[in-house]
Amino acid sequence: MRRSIVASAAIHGRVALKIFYSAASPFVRKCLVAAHELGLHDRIERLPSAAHPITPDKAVVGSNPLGKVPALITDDGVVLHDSRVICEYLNALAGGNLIPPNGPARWNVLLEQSLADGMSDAAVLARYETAMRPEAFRWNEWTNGQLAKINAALDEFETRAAGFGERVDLGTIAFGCALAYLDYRFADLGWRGKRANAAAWYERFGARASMVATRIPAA
Ligand SMILES: N[C@@H](CCC(=O)N[C@@H](CS)C(=O)NCC(=O)O)C(=O)O
Repeated sequence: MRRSIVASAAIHGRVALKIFYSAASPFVRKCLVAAHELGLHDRIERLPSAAHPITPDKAVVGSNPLGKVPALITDDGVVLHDSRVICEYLNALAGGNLIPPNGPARWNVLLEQSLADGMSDAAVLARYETAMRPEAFRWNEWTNGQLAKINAALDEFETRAAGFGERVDLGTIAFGCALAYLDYRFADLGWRGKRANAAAWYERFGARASMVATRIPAA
């Protein structure tokens, strides 16, 4: 099915895309950064959404039964979710190289995307615990469990960041967006402490035009 969507996009030339959008979402941002790096960003219209795990946004649910953002609508009316599927689609549409086509480099990029997305998942769940769950039902140990996952992923990232160089692919994009979300929602975590490689890499990566153009507005 994906192949036919991409083929039809190629026939239409300049496709118009719509994305259910939330400025703070690291998953939405990953798609937008990828689109920017692929030169597709000016074709994507942002549809404001209020995705919420308890009171879903009906417009989002109309496109994604899970009620989560991002969800992308192509000009054929085809809906794609989640962020990994959307990024793969955008990469194919642009004929890009954000995902190596085969071999060890491909599995490495996909693994890194998975690790970074897992960090974002844990951070979003920890955020929901304090921002959405009624105080009487909060469970600190559960939140601490999510923070422990984030810290373990950051330690792995610190080792990998030493070899990132100037790589721009779905692995590094996912890391950049996850780290930006930590800065935004969990500044107290102080993730840079004892993670000099990661901090130095993020300093450079965060200055890319794609990251600057998608920066989370101050709350
Ligand atoms: N695996 C999904 C995760 C998407 C996700 O968790 N999005 C959050 C916003 S950051 C959301 O829509 N939450 C609403 C909900 O959980 O219902 C992806 O990669 O797109």
